Amino acid sequence: MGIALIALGGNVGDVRQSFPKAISNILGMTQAVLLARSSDYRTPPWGDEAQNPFINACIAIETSLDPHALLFTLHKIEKRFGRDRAKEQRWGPRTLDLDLLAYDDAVIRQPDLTLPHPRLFERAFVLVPLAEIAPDQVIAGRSVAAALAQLSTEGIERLPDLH
Ligand code: A4P
Ligand code: MG
Repeated sequence: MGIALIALGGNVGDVRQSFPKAISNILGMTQAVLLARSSDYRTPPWGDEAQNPFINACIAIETSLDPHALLFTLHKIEKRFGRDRAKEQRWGPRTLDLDLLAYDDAVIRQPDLTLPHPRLFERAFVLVPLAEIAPDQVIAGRSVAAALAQLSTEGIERLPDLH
């Protein structure tokens, strides 16, 4: 069993409705238990700024899948939610993006899977929700809260729970 931190994001369609369904899919398809789920956040677009704001959140799960099998399953779920990688640009609009941020203390440097996620510490849209559920988690020698303190969180807004 391993503990995985996963970032969810999207800015096409009703992303807030998709997240709970995506999380159910993740739990069902990865034989996982949900340990924590952040609030949803509205975040300014990063990378390509000429697009709609994103909704972002993070979860922590305990899973019996290894990191490669887990990422493979996350990609299958992205597809199920209408994501077509062939048609999109890097950092452009998307229905659902599931990034594997970290898996226990695994360090992997392969093009199809890099852990911890290589751009994790540049992205307030990842660290803000992650800091809500795991502020003291140390990733690559830095605590999530300390890494977040280095970034601007301007424009990031926590959204009230959906009922
Ligand atoms: N890959 C390698 N390691 C990993 C990992 N740890 N987790 C490979 C996930 N994927 C990993 O993935 C591209 C390739 O990275 C995959 O084939 C996978 O095997 P992708 O999800 O298509 O990524 P991408 O969009 O091309 O690039 P990247 O850097 O992952 O960007 P994002 O974050 O996915 O970019 N602004 C806000 N505010 N919020 C967002 O959520 N998202 C994006 C999308 C741009 N701007 C955003 C947001
Ligand atoms: Mg991604």
